[in-house]
Amino acid sequence: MIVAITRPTGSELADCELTHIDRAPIDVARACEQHEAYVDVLRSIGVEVVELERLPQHPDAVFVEDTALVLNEVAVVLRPGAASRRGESASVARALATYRNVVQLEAPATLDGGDIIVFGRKILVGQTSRTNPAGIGALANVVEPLGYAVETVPVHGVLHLKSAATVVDDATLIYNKGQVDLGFLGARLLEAHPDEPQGANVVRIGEVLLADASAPRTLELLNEHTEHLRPVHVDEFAKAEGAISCKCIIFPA
Ligand code: CIR
Repeated sequence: MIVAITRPTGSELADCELTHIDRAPIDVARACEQHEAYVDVLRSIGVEVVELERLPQHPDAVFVEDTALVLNEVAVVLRPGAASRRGESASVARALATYRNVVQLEAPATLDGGDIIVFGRKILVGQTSRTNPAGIGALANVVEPLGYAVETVPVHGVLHLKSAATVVDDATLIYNKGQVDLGFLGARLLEAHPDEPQGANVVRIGEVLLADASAPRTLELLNEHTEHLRPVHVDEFAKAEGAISCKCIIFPA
């Protein structure tokens, strides 16, 4: 069984953190509809959705991805780089304890889940304003004894590594040229359409690929690589600098 941890949002989303984009009005009702539709898509493909309680005092709490990394062997509860987000992790840790041994990163480590790509036994960690060397070192201390290799990756002009690249299948990633250089991986690399940088953020769930409905040319490209493409709408969350992957923590139970 595949589990997805998600969290609903509300009017607090208007006070989200922003780093690389200007504040634009968020239609909160539409954001909530998009969230419900997202959860419906997850359920429709057989995912067991665990919806956490809303945290009205934490504007970015809907972006649960940033609070934890779940591997088959362990769940690592992260310490987000934005101080306003640190109160989000406790409820995620409680939920994860049902499924995994939980290890917690401690200060001075900072590390956002949006900066982590797991690609086979490689764990790529983006060097961004949210993730510091102590965070990368602390993660390595947990995962390298389990047989993972941590590699740091420079990221340019976007919030997180996963704003710039995500995994499509065991051999393939999709990425935005200019934001990240993944040539060292030796993997197959698909380039999101240059006018659709949001298209580089997808969520792979088994054979299914959730992809951004607002990136039609990138969807066409992805369509050549999977028969199971599910476009989802997250444009209200894009105004909060979030994307598809940010809204869930996915793992096999
Ligand atoms: C933040 O700045 O933390 C939120 N407004 C957006 C977080 C997006 N999360 C992600 O890309 N994993």
